[in-house]
Formats: sequence, C-alpha cells, structure tokens
Amino acid sequence: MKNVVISGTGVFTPPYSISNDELVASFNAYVDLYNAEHAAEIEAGTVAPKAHSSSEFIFAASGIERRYVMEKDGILDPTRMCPHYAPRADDEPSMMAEIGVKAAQEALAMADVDAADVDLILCAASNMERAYPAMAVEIQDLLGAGGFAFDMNVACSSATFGIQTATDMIRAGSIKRALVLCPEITSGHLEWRDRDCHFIFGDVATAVLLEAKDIAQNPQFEVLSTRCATQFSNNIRNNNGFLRRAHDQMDDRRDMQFMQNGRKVFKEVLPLVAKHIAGHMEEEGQDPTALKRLWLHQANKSMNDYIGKKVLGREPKPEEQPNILQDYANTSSAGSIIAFAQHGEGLAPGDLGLICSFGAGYSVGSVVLEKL
Ligand code: CO8
Repeated sequence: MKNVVISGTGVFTPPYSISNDELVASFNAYVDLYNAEHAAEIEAGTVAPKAHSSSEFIFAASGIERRYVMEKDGILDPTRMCPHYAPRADDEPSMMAEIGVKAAQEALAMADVDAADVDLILCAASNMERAYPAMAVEIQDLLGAGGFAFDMNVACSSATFGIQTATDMIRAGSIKRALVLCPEITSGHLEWRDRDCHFIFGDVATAVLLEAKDIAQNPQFEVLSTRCATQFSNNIRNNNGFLRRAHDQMDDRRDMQFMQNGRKVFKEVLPLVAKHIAGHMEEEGQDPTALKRLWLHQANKSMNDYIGKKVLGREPKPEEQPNILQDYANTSSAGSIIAFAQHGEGLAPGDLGLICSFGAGYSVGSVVLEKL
C-alpha cells in the first residue's frame, strides 16, 4: 500500500465581493417593490408581505461579513435578484472548468508537478453546470492532464469524499497523482429573494493535489486516514433536475433552488459531526485533543465554535480552528479546503490536523493529516 501526501493546494477567488450592507440594501429594495406590486393581495390577505433583511442578523446568526461572486450586478439588481452569466458556446470552456483550472494550476505550481503527470481529475462539487460531458474531463483536457477524470457530487462534503476516493486509488496503486477540484458557483443555485438564506453562499474554486509519497517532490501533509458517512435528510434539498421538463409548473418554483430548514440542520448536524470526529480519531488510535488544527466546513461560526470546543474539550484558539466564512461565506464543498490552503502554516513536523466537511445528504467527511 502506497502512502499518500498532499503536496499542493490552490484557491481561485472570484473578482467581486458583496458586503452584507450591499446585499441587504438590494434585498430590501426588492422587498419594497414586491410588497408594492402585491399591495392589493396583501391587503386581502391572499399574499403574505415580505420582510426586510438585516446585516446585524446575518452577522449574529452566521458570522458572515461578505461573499465573493463571479458577477455582482445581476444579484444586486432588485428587479433581477440573480447573477447574469452569458451562455457559452460549446467550444468555449464552461465556467466551472475555467475556475477549476485556475485553482488546479496554483496547486500544481506549489507541488512542482506537470499537469501531464496527473492521472486523475475529480470535479467534486454541489452542482454541475451540465450533465455531460463531465466538467472533470473538460478540465483534464484544458490542463493537458493524463489518465481519467469524472464528476462527483456529495454537496458540501464533495471535497472530503473526493480526497478519500483519490487517496484510496493512490494507496491501491491504480493512480499516482490526483487533483480534487471544487469549483462552486453557488450564486447560480441560491435563491437570492429568500430572506432566510440569501446571505449564506459565495463562489470560489479550490484544488488539492494528492500524490504517492514516494514520488512527491514537495510533500506538505501525509494523509493518515479518511472517514466518510451519510444519513438521509430532506432538510437541505434542491429539486431541480433532469426531469424538470416532464413536471408541471416548473417556471419559478422555490424548490428549484437551494432550500433548507437551517435551524434543524444546525441541531441535527452538530452531534453527528462531533460523534464522527471522535469515532475517526478513535479508529486512528489518537485522542481528539492531539489535533493541533481543525479545518472545518465553513457554514456558520457558532457551529464551528461548538464543534471545536466539543473536539478539543476546551475553547479552541483562533489559530487552532481558523474560519474563512467571514470573507467567503459558505462556499459549500470548498470551505474547509480554503481554510486548509490559507491556514496551513505554523505547524511542526509530526503535528496532526483534521479537515472536516458536513452538509446536505446529510454527509460528513473527515481527513486526518500529519504535517511533514
Ligand atoms: N434578516 C433578519 N431576520 C431574519 C433573516 C434575515 N435575513 N432571516 C431570518 N430572520 C428571522 C427569522 O424570521 C426568525 O424570526 P422569528 O424568530 O420571529 O421567527 C429569526 O430571524 C431566526 O431565524 P432562524 O431560526 O432561521 O435563524 P437561525 O438562528 O437558525 O440562523 C442560519 C439561520 C444562519 C441559516 C442557521 O440556522 C444555520 O447556519 N444553520 C445551519 C445551516 C447549514 O449549515 N446548512 C448547510 C447548507 S450547505 C450544504 O449542505 C450544501 C448545499 C448545496 C449548496 C447550495 C448552494 C446554493
């Protein structure tokens, strides 16, 4: 069995950022327009009025201060409330492939590896731009990588499940190097007109390069073990899919975008994650308090504070459990990888760290790493 290392990471950060105040101003303008347009029905009690959002609520409930997006004007236009992405011709790169390639190139440069020497590309994300051909195969072509490629979707846990998939293949010897890419264009499937969730998500792309240890030039972390788990829940759901044409009333149905029962997710996922990490560390023969760094899924600051405290048995220091959600918001599968890529410094050889994701499915994935 081959040992596996992570030797490169990359983060593509989109060009535009939207602050909570900007987002709330456009949302509230949309609400005023909506309520004026439906004044008669609201008066008659047949339509419920919409309520204003607030920056104070968003920060207090989530810890999010701003989010990056690929396009900002459409989102902030109260008469549109969704990004505007021009359709691309078949001979142009898809959006997911374009940003996935940028993150991948950063990871390859860090590891000093040629794309041609990579033999697996995984495009692991919450939503796919099209059904086929796979974005992963398109990225393989754009990079000039070898081997094979495929798309996989485990919502917010796509990165950790992708790392397990790639690690297992390297261990077994069927591949030598893999790029796990998470291009998340969440702005395309967020309902920006819903006060309960309009602030949650942001766009980004991340890359992790995994290699067999014996061929890595610049290894950073060894993958000691991985653990994936799922448990069915409808509390985070998106009903859009290939049967859409065959269903009635599909034009603007709320369930064609991201939906969640946030309170229930919060309550149900926390114990699941705390138990998952404890079980993984036990399998590893280590006490959870041995972990010097937690790179957690970036959905909600209070959730992360709770998990950090539960795992370490005390309040983690900020550097032990770095958050990036204040700047990026929830970037689905990419969140824990941004934290890992941007806050991997300051560990000594032999130190243990843990990447952990959780989200729709429900799904939970964890990766125990040793600093080299
Ligand atoms: N402004 C002001 N007030 C508001 C707003 C707002 N924007 N939104 C809600 N309120 C009000 C509510 O109406 C409610 O009022 P009242 O008490 O009078 O009824 C009050 O504030 C409290 O509302 P909530 O109970 O909803 O607020 P919470 O404290 O629970 O916070 C959160 C809401 C932040 C959503 C929180 O529940 C949370 O973070 N939950 C966990 C969510 C989570 O981790 N989800 C994972 C989803 S990501 C994933 O799995 C990937 C899916 C694929 C990606 C999709 C991309 C688009």
